[in-house]
Amino acid sequence: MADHGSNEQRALLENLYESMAPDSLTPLWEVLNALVQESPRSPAVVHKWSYERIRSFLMRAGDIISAEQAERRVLILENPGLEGQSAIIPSLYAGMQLILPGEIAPCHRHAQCALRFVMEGDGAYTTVDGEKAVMRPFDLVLTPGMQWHDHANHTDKPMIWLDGLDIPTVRLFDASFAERLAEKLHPETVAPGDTLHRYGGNMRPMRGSTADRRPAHQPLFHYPFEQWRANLTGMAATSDIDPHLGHALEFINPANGGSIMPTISAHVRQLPAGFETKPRRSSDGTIFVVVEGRGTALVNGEEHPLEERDVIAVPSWNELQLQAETDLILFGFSDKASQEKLNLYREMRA
Ligand code: GTQ
Repeated sequence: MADHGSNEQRALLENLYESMAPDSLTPLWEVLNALVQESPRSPAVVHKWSYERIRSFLMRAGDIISAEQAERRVLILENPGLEGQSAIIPSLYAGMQLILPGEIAPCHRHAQCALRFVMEGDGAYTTVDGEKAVMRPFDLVLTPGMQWHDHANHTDKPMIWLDGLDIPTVRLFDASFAERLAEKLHPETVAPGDTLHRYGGNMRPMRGSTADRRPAHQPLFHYPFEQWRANLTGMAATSDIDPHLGHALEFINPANGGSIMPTISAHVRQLPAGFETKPRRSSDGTIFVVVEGRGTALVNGEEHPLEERDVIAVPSWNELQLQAETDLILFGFSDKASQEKLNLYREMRA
C-alpha cells in the first residue's frame, strides 16, 4: 500500500482481511505494485550450469536408472529463483537428457512443444511421427506439440542433448494433454532425412500432391549443425555486425516464416574474437548454450565466464553484454514467440 495510514486504520484493515479470508477474498491495494510492475523484475535469476558438472550427475543417474524405466532420463535445469517449479525461466523448462548405447526412451506425445539441442554423441535418433532425425553434435531437432516421438541410441557412445520445452507455459493455461503409444517405438514409416528434402531447402511438395505429407503448420523438425553453421559463418564473413547481437540468425518455421514453434523461438550467434556487444535488454527470458569458444556474459555488469557447452539462463529484462575472448558461437532459445503473439515483447538497446 502506498500510504500506510494510521494505526487505527491498520487494525481495521487487518480485521477485515481476517474476516474475509474464508470467503477467498484478498485486498488488491496490498499487492497492486507487485502485480503490475513498471518493468519486469523476474523471480528467476541469472544462472550458469557447467556442462561437465551436469554430465557427471547425469552419468551417475545412468548407472542407477534406465531411460526406459525413467521414460525420459533427464536432469532438470531448475532456476534457483523458481524452486520446485521445474522451470529455467518462468515460462520455459530445460533439462539434460541422456540415452546410453542400446537404450530407448519409449514413444509418447503431448501438448508441450520440445526442442533438442545436441551436446554430445553422434548418430542416436529421435523419431518424429515415424521419421528418424539422426542427431549429430549441435543439431537442433524439434518435436512439435502432439507429434509422436521416441528416442533411441544404437551407437556405442552416450548421447546427451539439452531439452527445451514450454512445460510452464502449458501449465499456466491448464492445457496439458499426453498419451503413450502402446508400442515402445513408433513404426518407421518414412526414410530418415525425407522431411529435410521435402521442406528443408526453401521448397515444399506441391500443395495437394500426395508428397505433401507433413502437417502444414509445422513441417520441418531438423535443423542440422552443418547447415546453420555454414549459414552463420558465411554471413559473418561478408556482413556488418549488429552491435547489440553480433552476427545472429533465427531459426524459422518454413510454413509461415515465424518462430520454430508457437511458444519457443531459437537463434544462433557468432561473435568474432575481441568483440563486445552493446548492452541490451529484452522481455524474453533466454537460455544460451556455448557451442564454440570462450567469453564472458556481463549481466547487469556482473561477469559470468563462458566455456564450451556451458548453459546460462538470462531472465527477462536483465541487461546483457557478451564479450568474445575467442570466436564465440552461441545457441539461444526463448519465449519470444509467445510474447510476440500476445503483443508483450519489448527490447531496449543502449
Ligand atoms: O523427450 O519427450 O526433458 O516429454 C521432458 C519431457 C523430455 C521428451 C523432457 C519430455 C521429454
